[in-house]
Amino acid sequence: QRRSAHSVGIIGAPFSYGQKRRGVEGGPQAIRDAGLVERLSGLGCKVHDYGDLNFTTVSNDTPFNNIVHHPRTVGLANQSLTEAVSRAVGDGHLSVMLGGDHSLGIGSVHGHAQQRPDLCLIWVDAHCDLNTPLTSMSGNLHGQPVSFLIRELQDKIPSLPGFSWVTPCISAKDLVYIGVRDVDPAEYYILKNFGIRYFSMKEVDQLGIHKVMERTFDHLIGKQKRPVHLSYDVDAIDPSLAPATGTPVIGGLTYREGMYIAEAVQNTGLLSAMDLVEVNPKLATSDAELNATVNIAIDVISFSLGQAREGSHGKYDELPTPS
Ligand code: B3U
Ligand code: MN
Ligand code: MN
Repeated sequence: QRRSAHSVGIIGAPFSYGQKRRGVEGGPQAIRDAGLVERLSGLGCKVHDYGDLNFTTVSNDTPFNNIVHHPRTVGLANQSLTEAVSRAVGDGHLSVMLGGDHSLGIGSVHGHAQQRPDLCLIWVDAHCDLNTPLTSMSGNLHGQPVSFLIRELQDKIPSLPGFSWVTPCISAKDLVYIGVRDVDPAEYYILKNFGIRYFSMKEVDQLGIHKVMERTFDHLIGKQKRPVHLSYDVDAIDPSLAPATGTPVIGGLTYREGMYIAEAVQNTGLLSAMDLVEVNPKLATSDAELNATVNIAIDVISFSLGQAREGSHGKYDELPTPS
């Protein structure tokens, strides 16, 4: 069907302190260099590029509990991202946040929720990113963002330096995971005990991606239409297709499944903000690996914003007639 073209606000978030491998801060530049703005303009989107955020590395940012790394730096970055996403959505744009690591999900969802408090969240990822600061074994905050967002979990979240501004903005029932295949014990406990809906790669195999999306929308927007936040970790896609990422896990989404998710979300007409995170150009071992990963990132965004494999209206109102 023909949809009015999106007005898109792009926010670059070159940030890597939610995990230990530098390089993921180069994601926004790599995705822009490969032609994101041109692709979206070609789809008929009106693109406003807000540029890249300028993040501050807080000095003497000692680990929380001797485990959780860079809490003040991550907290501060997400505070400024919150403002940026809130402004973009407030300006009437569909916000597209380019990461950076997935700790940025805190600020992106938080900023979106400031404008659209009734949003729901689709988290496409090999991981649940649901550890609390007290259950994290890696100490990486990119494995924890969702725990800060869920209301029901807040009495299990310690106060972290740099995080005093964070308030939870979704309920456990407002969230669906797709593509997970590497879940820590505490994360599994939370999924089960808080009744969070998830479709692991096993369910993708059992049901097929079409039914997975049907059930996702049934759960989130079956009763009432509401804005959708799509937080897409490129490591959800199989690492044979998108290798340049920090924590690859074998057995991921095929290209077609990955794009189907994006198309299905677009077809709801409810997408209001999205994230594309964890592209790490420095981890590519060749130009081919870098290009494959970056092109998939751009494809995910383009399909989320209206590119269609079946083709789309727009260019022709009628065919040229020979004179
Ligand atoms: N669950 C592990 C691994 C991980 C989470 N997110 C990523 N990796 N990208 C953790 O560190 O919490
Ligand atoms: Mn993630
Ligand atoms: Mn991940």
